[in-house]
Amino acid sequence: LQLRRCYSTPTHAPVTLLGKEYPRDATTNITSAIIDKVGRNLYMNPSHPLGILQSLISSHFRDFNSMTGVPPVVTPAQNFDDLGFPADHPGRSVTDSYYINRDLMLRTHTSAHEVEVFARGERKWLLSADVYRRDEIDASHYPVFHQMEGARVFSSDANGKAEVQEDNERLSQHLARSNIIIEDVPHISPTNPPQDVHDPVLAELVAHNLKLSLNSLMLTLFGNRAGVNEGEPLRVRWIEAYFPFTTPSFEVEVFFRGKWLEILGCGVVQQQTLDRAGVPGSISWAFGLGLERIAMILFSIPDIRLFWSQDPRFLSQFLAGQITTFKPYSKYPACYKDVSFWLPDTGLHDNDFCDLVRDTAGDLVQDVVLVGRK
Ligand code: FA5
Ligand code: MG
Repeated sequence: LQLRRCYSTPTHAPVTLLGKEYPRDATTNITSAIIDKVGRNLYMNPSHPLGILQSLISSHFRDFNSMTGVPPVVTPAQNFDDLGFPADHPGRSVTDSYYINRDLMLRTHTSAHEVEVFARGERKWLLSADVYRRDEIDASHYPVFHQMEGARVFSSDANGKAEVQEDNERLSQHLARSNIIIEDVPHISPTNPPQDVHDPVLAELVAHNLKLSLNSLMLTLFGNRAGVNEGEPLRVRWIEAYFPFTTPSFEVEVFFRGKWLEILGCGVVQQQTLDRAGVPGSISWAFGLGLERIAMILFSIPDIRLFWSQDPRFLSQFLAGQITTFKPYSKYPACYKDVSFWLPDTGLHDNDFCDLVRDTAGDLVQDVVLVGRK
């Protein structure tokens, strides 16, 4: 029945998103459940865990321009082609991405905005947004989640080199004084090479600046946090990675409660992205991190679906600017039952009734109250 409903959706009705109408075509695969999520902007609520985290990261990168509220409708060119994704990349398929029609889709990552932000001349920026991927639904996957993109541009001349060196010195000193263990990989290597157009010394310095900047962020987020890893050194692991739009590329994992957790992808931006944006004579690093992954750790939120909850028992637990530990509650809303009955002549103690309730309904019943006796 559900499948029939799904396939019998009228194909002529336009898709309405954020008050705008878009024509459908054979590519359209966006569902009403997804449409309902567009515009919720959870990460812009300062007392929602995603909003608290978004602000925390923005204040860490205090001189970066932090952007929000960019609508999720992009062209496949913005999401894929401009970033050098090959024509046959699986992410492009209708089984992996949500298409409004053949010309427009919901972004699958915040990297979709790199070219336009670089083109505006931004040199130190963050962009937080909702992203959409067709995926399984379980405790750690959801078809809508949130990413934050960050980038820093340096000029590729002697001034740029001096700026990177100075910043690397400052960050290295800060990290040397901190309780952090870093498992590193080389900044550049034969399997994770610099770009031909870059001076390899500068590329290596920029990759190093990227790592230092993110290690420092990891320390702000996870270092010596009560209830998370108090007193323990923070363990961060760098891994060589591949993205079509960066080289060298890395992933960062953090050791938390006995497990390594992938937090972000990053790298030195492919020069074609900066060329396309019309920013000559520059070199940049960029990262993209998953806000839910980090928030689940920091707030001890066990299920990614909870972020979408409108239940006051969830929302009332969080306060702007504060990392607090989530206290689980029942999945079901409270339901009150009034029961009246005749007492037998032999008498029935209140506790006999409570035992009967526990025996029958188990822990589903939270409270039994005697209202009156006549
Ligand atoms: C990207 O999306 C790249 N755009 C990241 C990037 C940006 C690389 C800039 C280089 C330069 P990836 O698909 O690995 O990469 O996602 C990045 C992060 O988003 C992951 O590390 C993870 O924290 C989070 N993430 C990915 N998929 C999910 C998901 N289904 N649910 C929750 N979080 C996810
Ligand atoms: Mg990944």
